[in-house]
Amino acid sequence: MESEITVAIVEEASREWKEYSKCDVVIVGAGPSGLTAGKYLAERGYKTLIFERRLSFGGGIGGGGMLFHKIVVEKDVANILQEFGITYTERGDLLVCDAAELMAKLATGCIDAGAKIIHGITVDDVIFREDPLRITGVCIQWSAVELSGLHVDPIFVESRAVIDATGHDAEVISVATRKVPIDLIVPGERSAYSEVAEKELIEKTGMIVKGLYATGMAVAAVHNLPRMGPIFGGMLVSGKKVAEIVAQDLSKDR
Ligand code: 48F
Repeated sequence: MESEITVAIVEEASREWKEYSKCDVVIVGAGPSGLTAGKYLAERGYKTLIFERRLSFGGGIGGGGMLFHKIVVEKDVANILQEFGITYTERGDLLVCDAAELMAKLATGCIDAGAKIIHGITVDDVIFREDPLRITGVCIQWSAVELSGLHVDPIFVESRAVIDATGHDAEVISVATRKVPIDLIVPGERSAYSEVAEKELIEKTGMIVKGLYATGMAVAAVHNLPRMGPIFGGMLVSGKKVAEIVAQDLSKDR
């Protein structure tokens, strides 16, 4: 019995690793923006793989607002909440959601649409090609290996698009700006100014360089936008918008 357990796990996992070693889209980070992007890309039929460093979903959602278990979104984001089946209560121009429900249903919506999420993996670099310059995938490592400090080489996943949904540090774009000839620095975000932050973050969501896209707080880090605290409408709209942009770009390349 025990050996069958082992073989079942190893063979099924290996089968999927092989299947996903080349995919349409790699999303880095299973926070609100990454999960939203995952649903709308998978729904369009793109083979979508999400790598998440931690063993959980939701990124910054779980902490709510200073550990109070609620977050808010703007009223005009109700349609996205409804598409995921997320419940809310109305308070003026704001909708209030339960943090646990938001995390669970964003993840469920993303998986049910057909996206694959793999936990415990850290993306530590990108793959690039020149003439013309483009990002063609990611280098991945077990998060446990990163934490151990052992010198272990990563393996690779090739993809037609990579979306940085890593949050405040824009980790993938940051490493790309250091190691790939991209004319960009990542200045980081500014102090809180919620309305401006939400609006500009959505406007600036999109391509960084061919094959590499930013969504969520990674956009704020790249474009030096203000932070907005526990209001998450911008994350959801940004995730949906990046999915639309990537889908449009990939459909041109088919
Ligand atoms: O931080 P996170 O929730 O990013 P987001 O989607 O949303 C930001 C909000 O949570 C909040 C906010 C909104 O008002 O200000 O902070 O932009 O989720 C990012 C996820 O990416 C994972 C990380 O563990 C988290 O779950 N992550 C970060 N770097 C890597 C990574 C990496 N290099 N490889 C894999 N996963």
